[in-house]
Amino acid sequence: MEPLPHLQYAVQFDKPSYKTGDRVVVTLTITNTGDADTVVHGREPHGPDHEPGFVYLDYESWGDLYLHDGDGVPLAAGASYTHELRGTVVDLDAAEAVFDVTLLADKHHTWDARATAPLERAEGALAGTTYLDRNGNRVVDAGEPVAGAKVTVSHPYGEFTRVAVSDAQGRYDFPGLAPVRHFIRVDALDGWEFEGPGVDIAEGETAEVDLAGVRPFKESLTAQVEFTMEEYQPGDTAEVLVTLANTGDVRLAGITAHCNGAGTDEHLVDIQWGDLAYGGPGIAIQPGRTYRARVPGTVPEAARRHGVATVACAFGLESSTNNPIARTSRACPARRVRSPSSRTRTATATARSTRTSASAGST
Ligand SMILES: [Ca+2]
Repeated sequence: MEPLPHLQYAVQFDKPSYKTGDRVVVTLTITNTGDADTVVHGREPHGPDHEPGFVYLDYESWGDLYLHDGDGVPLAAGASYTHELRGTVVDLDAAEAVFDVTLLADKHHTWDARATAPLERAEGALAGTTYLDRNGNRVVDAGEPVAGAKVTVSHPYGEFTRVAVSDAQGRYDFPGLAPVRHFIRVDALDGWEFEGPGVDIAEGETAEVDLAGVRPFKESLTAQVEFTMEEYQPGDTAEVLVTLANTGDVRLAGITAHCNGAGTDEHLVDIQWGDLAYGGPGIAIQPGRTYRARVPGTVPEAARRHGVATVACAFGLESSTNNPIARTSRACPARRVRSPSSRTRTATATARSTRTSASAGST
């Protein structure tokens, strides 16, 4: 008979029991008890909806073992391999945390590796006020709470979302959330747009988060980006001058940079945005004031192929598609070839692209 690999597994949880929202660390020992060498892979069970108590594994913890983009782990006949997988259990109602993965030998013999541990319910809550921040101070003032705002919370485990609508006092309420990080989204209301922060839900506590509606930033924020040199080469550090002006009569807050929405490969990379960094608190600009910054970025290799390096960024709320957009470009010509016996340039590499524009378009 043809020799075949055969996998056996053992699962060791890092704790005897878990609570909703806990991190779960599993030590998985795989032994090839067959008589043929093999390469082992693993993956989650198929489908977006997993069974109650499912432990959602961190992508990073799969490493080489992962079927979809890992090289697999060679396992000789009789040999063992130990791998640590880390994840989160988010179920509020299940009685057990369920570790469940599919193991594969040579990518086609499969085994279901499953183990359970006791799970205890733990929950927190989220509540707050939706308001139209008419004076831009990010505080709920008299007359600012707004009813009828549709608030959606989600977390990254499975397909979880829940919706609440704010009441006459602008209050919204989400009882019974798993104690994990959630994301908040509020639909635009009468042309006002809302910040969509992330919030950590803690066991036994109600996170109080007021959600500010603001006018679309392109109504009162102008944005300009400029290069400081006439041309660049791939690998150069290019400095970009950023000028943001508040032309309105309300303070603008939470401004961050969101670049290369078109996904072009001649766009600067590794831009050091500092206070404007995506995901950070952003900057605020008072009415009538201008903010200026110099930010360095790297000219990508592809810029030479396109003959140009670009920057194209929207500035404003992360959650908005109504931010002002600024773009500019500079030539990134093929390297000049100089004749050693002549001062004459042999390449016509002096073409310049100095387009700079600031527009209030939408992405
Ligand atoms: Ca206010």
